[in-house]
Amino acid sequence: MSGCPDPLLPDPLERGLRRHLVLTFCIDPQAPSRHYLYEALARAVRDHLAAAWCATRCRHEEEEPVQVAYLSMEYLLGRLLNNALLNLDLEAEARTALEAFAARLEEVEEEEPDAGLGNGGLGRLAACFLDSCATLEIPVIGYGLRYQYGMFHQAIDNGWQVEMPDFWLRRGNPWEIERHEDARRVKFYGRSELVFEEGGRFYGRWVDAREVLAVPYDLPVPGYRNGTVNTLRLWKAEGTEAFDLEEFNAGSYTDAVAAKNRAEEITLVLYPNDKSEQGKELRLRQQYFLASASLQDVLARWVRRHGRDFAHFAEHHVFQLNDTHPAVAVAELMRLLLDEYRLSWEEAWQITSRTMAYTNHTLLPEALEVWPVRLFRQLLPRPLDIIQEINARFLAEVAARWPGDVARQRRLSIIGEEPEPVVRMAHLAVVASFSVNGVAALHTRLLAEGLFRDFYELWPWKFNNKTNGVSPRRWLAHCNPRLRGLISEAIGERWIRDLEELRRLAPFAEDAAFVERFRAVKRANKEDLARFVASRAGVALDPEALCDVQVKRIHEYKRQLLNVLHLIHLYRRIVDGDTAGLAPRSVLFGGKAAPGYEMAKRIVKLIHNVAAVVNREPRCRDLLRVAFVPDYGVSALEVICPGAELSEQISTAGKEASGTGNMKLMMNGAVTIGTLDGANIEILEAVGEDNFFLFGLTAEEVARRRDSYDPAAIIAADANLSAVMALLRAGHFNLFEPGIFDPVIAAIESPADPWMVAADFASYVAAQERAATAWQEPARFGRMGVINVAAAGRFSSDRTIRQYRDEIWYRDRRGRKP
Ligand code: 26Q
Repeated sequence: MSGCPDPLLPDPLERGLRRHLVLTFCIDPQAPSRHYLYEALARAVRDHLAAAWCATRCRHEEEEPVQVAYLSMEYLLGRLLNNALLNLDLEAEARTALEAFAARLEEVEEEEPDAGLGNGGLGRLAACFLDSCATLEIPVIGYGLRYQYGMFHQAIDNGWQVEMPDFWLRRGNPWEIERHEDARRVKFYGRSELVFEEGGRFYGRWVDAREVLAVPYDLPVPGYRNGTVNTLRLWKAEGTEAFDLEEFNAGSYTDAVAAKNRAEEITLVLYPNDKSEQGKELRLRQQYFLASASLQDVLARWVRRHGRDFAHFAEHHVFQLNDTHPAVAVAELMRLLLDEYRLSWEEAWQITSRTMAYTNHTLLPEALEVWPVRLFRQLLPRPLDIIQEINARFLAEVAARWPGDVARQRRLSIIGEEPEPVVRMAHLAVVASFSVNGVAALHTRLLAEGLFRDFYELWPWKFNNKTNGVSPRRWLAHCNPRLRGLISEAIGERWIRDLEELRRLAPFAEDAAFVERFRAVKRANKEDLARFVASRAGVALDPEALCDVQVKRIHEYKRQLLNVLHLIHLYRRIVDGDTAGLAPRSVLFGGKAAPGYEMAKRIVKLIHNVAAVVNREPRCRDLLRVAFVPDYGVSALEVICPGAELSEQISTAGKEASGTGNMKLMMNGAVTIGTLDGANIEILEAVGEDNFFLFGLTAEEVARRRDSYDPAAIIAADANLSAVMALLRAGHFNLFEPGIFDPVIAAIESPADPWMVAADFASYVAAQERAATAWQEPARFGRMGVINVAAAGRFSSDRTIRQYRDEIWYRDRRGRKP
């Protein structure tokens, strides 16, 4: 017998839409604007979610399963309406409801701003994971921050990136529900004291702290047609009356109100992934705010049901850390258990080290997060004490295992000393976690052999791989209705829930009629994409041409530069009349550069300048077009994926942890041109060498070549590359902007170039020629596309999440060594 209340039945969508127009917005239903149609439709759809949302929460409370809290500073959700309509099977009904207003669903959906609360892959992965958890009915609650400003909007001025604020909440957010009753208090600053009790026990106390209120806003996360709606809980910072009035007693009332306002800056803006932002105090405040509010929330819910008995807490809870960004949660869970709930150190550590699990997303040593101890002491004095105690006990363990090996202790220590004392967040996360995972097979292997080598030697059983995946709902069923229809006609609809079903498409790759229909779908999608690029970038792509795309954050390791060098090579060939075997191409770029990343911004400028020269050149007209889509994000990719034919995944081997765009493009039938990096390796394995354009050095070769790398010699020995460099040096793409690309040229020519652009150029050009040749045989290239779709089954985030569930969250965590 369930104690959950009976749900109220929502109005049919059309009636709900009218009701919200009239009763929520007081709008004349004769001629509502598209925006009000969106607002009213979103609320009508939310009404349909409500009953299942309440029921899911009630079920989770009754059943007491393992509760997973996914802690992430980023959730790149994109739009929510389209996803809710698909998952609730309300698409057709919504279309009909809108017909009464002579509006198309797609136009109404356009009114919703993207929820861009993330930088790139890591944030989008969190969003795909939430979708999969709800679809698989796993009780996961996502915790994050409700930034008022998400990822900046990118405008382009004369080829240069300009950042504009993303005030996505300007018109409110129909999906969120504020839960003031669950607000938590988070401490900052002040001092840490020890309080001694009778009998020699003592505990820590954090005094003279300033407090900030954390107010949760809940967003619904509907599963695919299963009646489950999980929750994403985002925290907003607010001032607390108490602290302002006390603190500013001497001052004036208006000062107190102003101070209350300042507290809100914690959740004002998402930090871009930017070197210049490293070590910023406000970012650490954000991290601690997320960790503290979320842990308090989970513990309070436990105490409500079980009182202060934590004996079984660890069996029922896991905290999955999305990179080190929320890793201060380790210290905060210890603090709450020690200071607030008065557990002993051993009890608190047992719980912490059996509930924390850490996912790493990078191999770049310079991207590893460290915080000056000085800053920590000032902002978070009590958590710092706890980190130092964790470290002391940990180093004692290391010393016991390797007596006298001081160098090893120094390497493993949570506190680093160079050049000033810092807290190494990755070490804190590894020491406290029962599971440490990488996000692709190669990445995990390189973690164990490199970055975390000493830890791997100490605790090999903690390490495991969870190759990333993407949601087949958003990244195929929703974004590519034409392909979805074709697939479902061939093999039914079960693939939407069980992507391995796509395997059954493989025989259709040999069916000429099916391949022809696949090509027609691609062709229609390319026309949509061309319209999109024309309106966003002002460049007319040719839907007849090969659609070649590289969309992702702009970063040197991702090597957009290599792509540009190839473009210049094609341009030179065309101008020289050397066009034999060339395939007509439309090359599409998209991506944001971190605001403080000079070189990345220069690469954006270079792409624009090369595009301008190419697109202006009459001889290129039928052979080459280049476009840069400004403000690339989730919604843009939803249009790009369906039309893409060649997927550029060309990072320097060993640098891209996994990549997920590679999976989205493959799933939509694009063929990859790529290096043996991240999940590309697993894509290659799935499709076979005939259906992938492989090139470049391996990770091991990159490492071995490092010392003897001589780009000048490579350029001199390669006539193609020499010609490309000559054009660049001659200022061919910056005739009236002298010198602006000198830093780019210098980077390519430097023996210290970490990304080894020149080393892979020749092999990249050869792979591009193979791609062009294959594309010019339409039946063959169509077959390759179908094979890519058929092999995409293992890249569903449902598969990834099942592995997290079985191998991390629900694995036996009772013993230290499994
Ligand atoms: C750090 C310091 C200060 C401000 C911001 C940051 C910051 C923010 C975001 C650092 C890193 C990120 C995001 C990293 C990221 O997206 N990594 C990608 O994660 C994907 C999912 O696992 C992988 O597929 C990609 O390979 C990886 O690059």
